[in-house]
Amino acid sequence: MTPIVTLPNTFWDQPCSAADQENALRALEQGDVLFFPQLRFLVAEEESRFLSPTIAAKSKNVSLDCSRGILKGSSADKTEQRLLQRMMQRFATSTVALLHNLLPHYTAGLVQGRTSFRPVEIARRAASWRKDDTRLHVDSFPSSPVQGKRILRVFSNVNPQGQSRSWRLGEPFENVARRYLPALPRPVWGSSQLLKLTGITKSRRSAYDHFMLQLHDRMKANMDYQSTAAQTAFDFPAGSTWMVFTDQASHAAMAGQHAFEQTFYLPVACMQNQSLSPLRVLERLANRALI
Ligand SMILES: O=C(O)CCC(=O)C(=O)O
Ligand SMILES: [Fe+2]
Repeated sequence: MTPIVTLPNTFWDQPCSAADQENALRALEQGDVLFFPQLRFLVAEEESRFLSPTIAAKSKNVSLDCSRGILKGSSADKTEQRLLQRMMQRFATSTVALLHNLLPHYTAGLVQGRTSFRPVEIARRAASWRKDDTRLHVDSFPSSPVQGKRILRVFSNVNPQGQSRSWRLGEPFENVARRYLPALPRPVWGSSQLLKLTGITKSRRSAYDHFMLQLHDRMKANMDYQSTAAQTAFDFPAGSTWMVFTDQASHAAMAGQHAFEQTFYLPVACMQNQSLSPLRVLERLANRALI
Protein backbone atom coordinates (compact mmCIF):
# COMPACT_ATOMS: atom_id res chain seq x y z
CA MET A 1 0.00 0.00 0.00
CA THR A 2 1.37 3.44 -0.91
CA PRO A 3 1.96 5.40 2.30
CA ILE A 4 0.33 8.53 0.91
CA VAL A 5 -2.73 10.27 2.32
CA THR A 6 -4.34 12.88 0.09
CA LEU A 7 -5.88 16.08 1.48
CA PRO A 8 -8.10 18.59 -0.30
CA ASN A 9 -6.55 21.95 0.78
CA THR A 10 -6.45 24.57 -1.96
CA PHE A 11 -5.01 27.53 -0.04
CA TRP A 12 -2.46 27.83 2.74
CA ASP A 13 -4.48 29.36 5.57
CA GLN A 14 -7.56 27.27 4.87
CA PRO A 15 -9.45 26.07 7.97
CA CYS A 16 -9.48 22.25 8.12
CA SER A 17 -12.32 19.98 9.20
CA ALA A 18 -11.96 17.99 12.42
CA ALA A 19 -12.02 14.81 10.32
CA ASP A 20 -9.11 16.02 8.16
CA GLN A 21 -7.17 17.11 11.25
CA GLU A 22 -7.59 13.71 12.89
CA ASN A 23 -6.81 11.83 9.72
CA ALA A 24 -3.69 13.94 9.11
CA LEU A 25 -2.34 13.52 12.63
CA ARG A 26 -2.80 9.77 12.64
CA ALA A 27 -1.30 9.30 9.17
CA LEU A 28 1.72 11.53 9.84
CA GLU A 29 2.59 9.79 13.10
CA GLN A 30 2.39 6.43 11.33
CA GLY A 31 5.05 7.69 8.93
CA ASP A 32 2.77 8.37 5.95
CA VAL A 33 3.19 11.30 3.59
CA LEU A 34 0.41 13.91 3.57
CA PHE A 35 -0.13 14.94 -0.05
CA PHE A 36 -1.88 18.15 -1.10
CA PRO A 37 -2.30 17.87 -4.88
CA GLN A 38 -4.11 21.21 -5.10
CA LEU A 39 -2.00 23.27 -2.74
CA ARG A 40 0.25 25.38 -4.94
CA PHE A 41 2.88 27.83 -3.76
CA LEU A 42 2.73 30.80 -6.11
CA VAL A 43 5.99 32.26 -7.38
CA ALA A 44 5.31 35.84 -8.47
CA GLU A 45 6.23 37.11 -11.95
CA GLU A 46 9.19 39.16 -10.65
CA GLU A 47 10.42 36.14 -8.68
CA SER A 48 10.47 33.72 -11.60
CA ARG A 49 14.09 34.64 -12.43
CA PHE A 50 15.10 32.82 -9.24
CA LEU A 51 13.97 29.55 -10.83
CA SER A 52 17.48 28.89 -12.09
CA PRO A 53 20.25 26.63 -10.71
CA THR A 54 22.75 29.52 -10.88
CA ILE A 55 20.96 31.24 -7.98
CA ALA A 56 22.33 28.54 -5.62
CA ALA A 57 26.01 29.46 -5.42
CA LYS A 58 27.89 26.21 -4.83
CA SER A 59 25.43 24.33 -2.71
CA LYS A 60 22.34 22.46 -3.82
CA ASN A 61 20.01 24.94 -2.17
CA VAL A 62 19.57 28.40 -0.69
CA SER A 63 18.69 28.40 2.98
CA LEU A 64 17.00 30.96 5.19
CA ASP A 65 17.06 31.17 8.94
CA CYS A 66 13.80 33.07 9.39
CA SER A 67 14.24 33.89 13.06
CA ARG A 68 17.57 35.65 12.42
CA GLY A 69 16.90 36.77 8.85
CA ILE A 70 20.07 35.09 7.57
CA LEU A 71 20.15 33.92 3.94
CA LYS A 72 22.87 31.43 2.92
CA GLY A 73 24.06 29.74 -0.26
CA SER A 74 22.84 32.26 -2.81
CA SER A 75 24.83 33.92 -5.59
CA ALA A 76 22.41 36.86 -5.89
CA ASP A 77 23.46 40.47 -5.29
CA LYS A 78 22.15 42.54 -2.35
CA THR A 79 18.96 43.81 -4.01
CA GLU A 80 18.14 40.40 -5.46
CA GLN A 81 18.81 38.77 -2.11
CA ARG A 82 16.13 40.91 -0.51
CA LEU A 83 13.57 39.70 -3.06
CA LEU A 84 14.72 36.09 -2.75
CA GLN A 85 14.49 36.30 1.03
CA ARG A 86 10.98 37.75 0.78
CA MET A 87 9.86 34.86 -1.42
CA MET A 88 11.33 32.27 0.95
CA GLN A 89 9.86 34.07 3.95
CA ARG A 90 6.46 33.88 2.27
CA PHE A 91 6.84 30.11 1.86
CA ALA A 92 7.82 29.80 5.54
CA THR A 93 4.78 31.81 6.66
CA SER A 94 2.51 29.75 4.40
CA THR A 95 3.69 26.47 5.90
CA VAL A 96 3.18 27.78 9.44
CA ALA A 97 -0.42 28.68 8.54
CA LEU A 98 -0.97 25.20 7.06
CA LEU A 99 0.36 23.47 10.16
CA HIS A 100 -1.68 25.62 12.54
CA ASN A 101 -4.87 24.81 10.68
CA LEU A 102 -4.23 21.16 9.98
CA LEU A 103 -2.32 20.10 13.11
CA PRO A 104 -3.50 22.25 16.03
CA HIS A 105 -2.35 19.45 18.35
CA TYR A 106 1.27 20.41 17.50
CA THR A 107 0.97 24.20 17.62
CA ALA A 108 2.30 24.66 21.15
CA GLY A 109 5.44 22.58 20.61
CA LEU A 110 6.48 23.22 17.01
CA VAL A 111 9.80 24.96 16.47
CA GLN A 112 10.48 26.42 13.04
CA GLY A 113 13.81 25.41 11.49
CA ARG A 114 15.41 26.42 8.19
CA THR A 115 13.56 27.25 4.99
CA SER A 116 15.19 25.99 1.81
CA PHE A 117 14.83 26.76 -1.87
CA ARG A 118 16.03 24.01 -4.23
CA PRO A 119 16.51 25.22 -7.82
CA VAL A 120 19.00 22.49 -8.84
CA GLU A 121 17.97 19.36 -10.76
CA ILE A 122 18.38 16.40 -8.39
CA ALA A 123 19.19 13.87 -11.11
CA ARG A 124 22.25 15.83 -12.31
CA ARG A 125 23.57 16.70 -8.87
CA ALA A 126 26.90 15.11 -7.96
CA ALA A 127 27.25 14.13 -4.31
CA SER A 128 29.26 11.82 -2.08
CA TRP A 129 27.29 8.70 -1.09
CA ARG A 130 26.59 10.18 2.34
CA LYS A 131 25.04 13.35 0.88
CA ASP A 132 23.32 11.52 -1.96
CA ASP A 133 19.60 11.93 -1.31
CA THR A 134 18.72 9.71 -4.29
CA ARG A 135 19.49 6.83 -1.91
CA LEU A 136 16.79 5.73 0.55
CA HIS A 137 17.44 7.18 4.01
CA VAL A 138 15.90 8.65 7.13
CA ASP A 139 16.96 12.24 7.88
CA SER A 140 19.62 12.89 10.48
CA PHE A 141 21.93 15.90 10.41
CA PRO A 142 25.58 15.41 11.49
CA SER A 143 26.10 18.94 12.83
CA SER A 144 22.59 19.57 14.18
CA PRO A 145 21.63 16.98 16.80
CA VAL A 146 17.90 16.90 17.62
CA GLN A 147 18.08 14.96 20.90
CA GLY A 148 14.94 13.04 20.10
CA LYS A 149 12.91 15.86 18.61
CA ARG A 150 10.96 14.99 15.47
CA ILE A 151 11.87 16.37 12.04
CA LEU A 152 8.73 17.42 10.16
CA ARG A 153 9.23 18.81 6.65
CA VAL A 154 6.89 20.53 4.20
CA PHE A 155 7.80 20.45 0.47
CA SER A 156 6.31 22.29 -2.51
CA ASN A 157 7.12 21.59 -6.13
CA VAL A 158 7.11 24.92 -8.04
CA ASN A 159 8.59 23.64 -11.32
CA PRO A 160 7.44 26.04 -14.08
CA GLN A 161 7.71 23.41 -16.85
CA GLY A 162 5.36 21.03 -15.09
CA GLN A 163 8.07 18.54 -14.10
CA SER A 164 7.22 16.28 -11.15
CA ARG A 165 9.50 15.65 -8.18
CA SER A 166 10.07 11.91 -8.08
CA TRP A 167 10.55 10.17 -4.76
CA ARG A 168 10.88 6.62 -3.56
CA LEU A 169 9.32 5.73 -0.20
CA GLY A 170 10.79 2.80 1.71
CA GLU A 171 9.83 0.38 4.46
CA PRO A 172 8.37 1.41 7.87
CA PHE A 173 10.81 2.79 10.47
CA GLU A 174 10.43 -0.22 12.75
CA ASN A 175 11.66 -2.51 9.94
CA VAL A 176 14.64 -0.25 9.23
CA ALA A 177 15.50 -0.15 12.94
CA ARG A 178 15.16 -3.92 13.41
CA ARG A 179 17.35 -4.55 10.39
CA TYR A 180 20.22 -2.22 11.31
CA LEU A 181 20.20 -1.51 15.06
CA PRO A 182 21.60 -4.86 16.33
CA ALA A 183 24.90 -4.34 14.45
CA LEU A 184 25.39 -0.64 15.23
CA PRO A 185 28.31 0.37 17.47
CA ARG A 186 27.40 2.32 20.59
CA PRO A 187 28.60 5.92 20.92
CA VAL A 188 32.20 6.15 22.14
CA TRP A 189 32.33 7.44 25.73
CA GLY A 190 33.12 11.19 25.81
CA SER A 191 32.64 11.64 22.05
CA SER A 192 29.51 13.79 22.37
CA GLN A 193 31.39 16.28 24.62
CA LEU A 194 34.32 16.34 22.19
CA LEU A 195 32.07 16.93 19.15
CA LYS A 196 30.42 19.82 20.97
CA LEU A 197 33.68 21.33 22.24
CA THR A 198 35.31 21.25 18.81
CA GLY A 199 32.23 22.83 17.22
CA ILE A 200 31.54 19.83 14.96
CA THR A 201 28.05 19.68 16.45
CA LYS A 202 25.98 22.71 17.46
CA SER A 203 24.68 20.92 20.54
CA ARG A 204 25.25 17.60 22.31
CA ARG A 205 24.99 14.56 20.05
CA SER A 206 22.83 12.24 22.14
CA ALA A 207 22.86 8.45 21.85
CA TYR A 208 19.66 8.86 19.84
CA ASP A 209 21.40 11.20 17.36
CA HIS A 210 24.31 8.78 17.16
CA PHE A 211 22.05 5.86 16.21
CA MET A 212 19.98 7.92 13.75
CA LEU A 213 23.15 9.08 11.96
CA GLN A 214 24.32 5.48 11.79
CA LEU A 215 20.97 4.38 10.34
CA HIS A 216 21.16 7.18 7.75
CA ASP A 217 24.70 6.15 6.75
CA ARG A 218 24.16 2.37 6.74
CA MET A 219 21.06 2.66 4.59
CA LYS A 220 22.79 4.89 2.05
CA ALA A 221 25.99 2.82 1.97
CA ASN A 222 24.13 -0.42 1.28
CA MET A 223 23.43 -0.65 -2.45
CA ASP A 224 21.86 -4.06 -2.05
CA TYR A 225 19.40 -2.58 0.47
CA GLN A 226 18.72 0.32 -1.91
CA SER A 227 17.49 -2.00 -4.62
CA THR A 228 15.89 -4.82 -2.62
CA ALA A 229 14.15 -3.01 0.28
CA ALA A 230 10.37 -2.77 -0.03
CA GLN A 231 9.62 0.55 -1.73
CA THR A 232 7.21 2.48 -3.87
CA ALA A 233 7.88 5.30 -6.32
CA PHE A 234 5.74 8.41 -6.16
CA ASP A 235 5.78 11.53 -8.32
CA PHE A 236 4.74 14.82 -6.72
CA PRO A 237 3.37 16.96 -9.56
CA ALA A 238 4.34 20.56 -10.17
CA GLY A 239 1.98 22.75 -8.16
CA SER A 240 1.60 20.23 -5.33
CA THR A 241 2.70 20.18 -1.69
CA TRP A 242 3.51 17.34 0.71
CA MET A 243 4.54 16.90 4.33
CA VAL A 244 6.21 14.04 6.19
CA PHE A 245 8.25 13.15 9.29
CA THR A 246 11.50 12.59 7.37
CA ASP A 247 13.27 11.14 10.44
CA GLN A 248 10.80 8.25 10.27
CA ALA A 249 9.69 7.76 6.67
CA SER A 250 12.46 6.26 4.58
CA HIS A 251 12.69 8.36 1.41
CA ALA A 252 14.83 9.12 -1.64
CA ALA A 253 14.48 12.05 -4.06
CA MET A 254 15.28 10.77 -7.55
CA ALA A 255 14.55 13.66 -9.91
CA GLY A 256 12.99 17.10 -10.01
CA GLN A 257 13.94 20.76 -9.99
CA HIS A 258 12.61 23.86 -8.23
CA ALA A 259 11.14 23.10 -4.85
CA PHE A 260 10.76 24.73 -1.47
CA GLU A 261 11.17 22.97 1.84
CA GLN A 262 10.44 24.07 5.39
CA THR A 263 11.76 22.14 8.39
CA PHE A 264 10.03 22.03 11.78
CA TYR A 265 11.13 20.35 14.99
CA LEU A 266 8.64 18.81 17.38
CA PRO A 267 9.30 17.51 20.91
CA VAL A 268 8.26 13.86 21.17
CA ALA A 269 6.06 14.78 24.14
CA CYS A 270 3.84 16.80 21.78
CA MET A 271 2.89 13.79 19.68
CA GLN A 272 -0.44 12.10 20.03
CA ASN A 273 1.27 8.71 20.06
CA GLN A 274 4.89 8.93 21.21
CA SER A 275 5.44 5.20 20.86
CA LEU A 276 5.56 5.62 17.06
CA SER A 277 8.50 8.06 17.20
CA PRO A 278 11.95 6.86 16.11
CA LEU A 279 13.19 7.72 19.61
CA ARG A 280 10.71 5.42 21.37
CA VAL A 281 11.06 2.66 18.76
CA LEU A 282 14.86 2.65 19.14
CA GLU A 283 14.61 2.80 22.94
CA ARG A 284 12.25 -0.16 22.94
CA LEU A 285 14.52 -2.19 20.66
CA ALA A 286 17.72 -1.18 22.51
CA ASN A 287 15.99 -1.62 25.86
CA ARG A 288 17.45 1.58 27.29
CA ALA A 289 16.97 5.35 27.34
CA LEU A 290 18.77 7.10 24.48
CA ILE A 291 18.55 10.75 25.53
O1 LIG B 1 14.63 17.64 -2.07
C1 LIG B 1 13.92 16.67 -1.89
O2 LIG B 1 12.96 16.40 -2.61
C2 LIG B 1 14.20 15.76 -0.70
C3 LIG B 1 15.65 15.53 -0.45
C4 LIG B 1 15.90 14.91 0.90
O3 LIG B 1 15.92 13.74 1.08
C5 LIG B 1 16.12 15.78 2.06
O4 LIG B 1 16.16 17.00 1.92
O5 LIG B 1 16.26 15.24 3.16
FE1 LIG C 1 16.06 13.32 3.30
